[in-house]
Amino acid sequence: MDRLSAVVGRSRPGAAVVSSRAIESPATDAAAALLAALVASGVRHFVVSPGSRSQALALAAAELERRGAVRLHVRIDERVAGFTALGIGRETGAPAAVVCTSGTAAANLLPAVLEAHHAGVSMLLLTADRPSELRGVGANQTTRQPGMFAPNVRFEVDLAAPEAIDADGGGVQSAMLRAVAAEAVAAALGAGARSAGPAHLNLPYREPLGGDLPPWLGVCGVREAGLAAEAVEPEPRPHPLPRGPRTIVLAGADAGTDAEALARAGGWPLVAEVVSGARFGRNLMHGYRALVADPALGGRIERVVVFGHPTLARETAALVSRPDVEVLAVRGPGEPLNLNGATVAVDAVRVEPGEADRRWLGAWMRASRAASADLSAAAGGSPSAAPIDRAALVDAVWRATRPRDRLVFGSSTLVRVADAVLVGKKIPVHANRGLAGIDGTIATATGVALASQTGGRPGVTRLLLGDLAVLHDVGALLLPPGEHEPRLQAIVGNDGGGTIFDALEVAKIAGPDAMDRVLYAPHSVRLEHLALAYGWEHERVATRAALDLALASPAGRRRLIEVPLER
Ligand SMILES: Cc1ncc(C[n+]2csc(CCOP(=O)(O)OP(=O)(O)O)c2C)c(N)n1
Ligand SMILES: [Mg+2]
Repeated sequence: MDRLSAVVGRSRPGAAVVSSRAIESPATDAAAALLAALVASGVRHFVVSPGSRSQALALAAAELERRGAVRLHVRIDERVAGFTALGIGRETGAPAAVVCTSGTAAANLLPAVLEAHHAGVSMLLLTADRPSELRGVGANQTTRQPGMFAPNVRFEVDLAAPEAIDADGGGVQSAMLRAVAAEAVAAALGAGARSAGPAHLNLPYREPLGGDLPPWLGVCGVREAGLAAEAVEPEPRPHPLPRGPRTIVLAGADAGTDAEALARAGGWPLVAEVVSGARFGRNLMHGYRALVADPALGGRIERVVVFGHPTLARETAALVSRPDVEVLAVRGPGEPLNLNGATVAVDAVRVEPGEADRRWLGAWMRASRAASADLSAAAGGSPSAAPIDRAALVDAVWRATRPRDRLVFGSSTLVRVADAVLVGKKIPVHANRGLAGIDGTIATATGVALASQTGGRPGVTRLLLGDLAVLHDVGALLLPPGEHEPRLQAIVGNDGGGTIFDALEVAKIAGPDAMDRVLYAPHSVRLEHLALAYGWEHERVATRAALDLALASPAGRRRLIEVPLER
């Protein structure tokens, strides 16, 4: 028992903690101190992928979950882990920490990091690494990790490999790790930057890579605390908006409810993308693309107040690119909008007192009412035994979703159809529109579902996506046994490939064979086999009645609802 050491802790005065640890490891003590500090800074979710170099972090996370301090999610594929953390960050507004080993494992986080950066979602990356003397000399599984996410992170640090055993969690190293953890969480939440985003902690460890967990884990490190950056940001000074100019409020992705409130306060038309979280209220414009393109309405706009990141309509992109239109972009998450080169970024806005321009709003309202009559006819007009088209599909999903549920849109034809046809409804929506990738969609929705249902909260998460997006993220169907089960319905519009390109310019210039091969990219995958192989329930529905029934099915399990669609 020569390796046995008795450690006397001093964490609580008068209450000496005596522990016997058969195997001591500086890596374990440092990992434990770091994770405890992250928990103290408000981190509640860890997403771990297995690996040897990262074992100390993974085992500390498992212990913290055993003690009820955090939720742990294990994912084999780091790309899936990254997007799962992104979904949790989207839903909670607090960073989830991803833990992975060195090498390509870390590189697999890049897609989620990019999306988090562009969409302004907080996230922590804990990448284990070799110590500096083993880098650049051909050591196994070793690459240049420091700086590998550099342009896209709010904070990064490459720590020194830990050297010391920490007797009581109060050592110099633990104190340093607490400071780093607090700084990383604050940065991920947006302190000192324009918005939230990813923060990267590169963590080299020497052998022994793991030992017995320190007895002080959970005694001195984990305490209830709010988010580190909560009090950091000063209240923004609202930019005054005179009533005068003919104005619309434009709500892009992740705009949130402020956009609707401003439209109401100003008496201005609200153009709200379906992924904005602001598609509701009496000022909402239906069929907005035609209205914005109409010279008598859109053509007379003098000022646009933009919330969030508009990406779904070329008409609104054209509008905010016009140099003759005053564009004010209310700072939110993500890259600042400036398509016309003269957009003014403001922290917040308020309407100056005065008379609303009733004639301006009235003209838009009349056009919107006419458009909405057409939309209801298009979406709800077919009998319940009729086959499902895209408008009917998005309508059914929208109708089935209640405020306690979550709706996640993938990037495909379907989100565009939804944007075109759906009427107002105040429900929580998510979509990865930072970079509008078709990657990581299932993992993101899984993260949203897991985060939204913690604490026994009810509701189901519905993910509406295309077949290629499913095939891109098949790895995310995998949930190791015993993992927290998301209440998740993935509703797949299966049209045999990527139909989004059929409506783009490329369809006019490409020959049919090439178009099919390199853009549509057909597949003949049997989705039910995939679903069943990964332990999902599967249902294929062909009529509106069957779809409504499937969407209303009790939400206990992961369920893939396949809706065959014409190309
Ligand atoms: C990671 C990534 N690769 C490629 C693209 C380009 N892309 C956009 S939509 C799409 C096809 C989507 O097909 P599907 O999911 O079946 O949706 P559909 O349009 O058929 O409804 C592709 C390849 C992308 N956005 N992201
Ligand atoms: Mg498709």
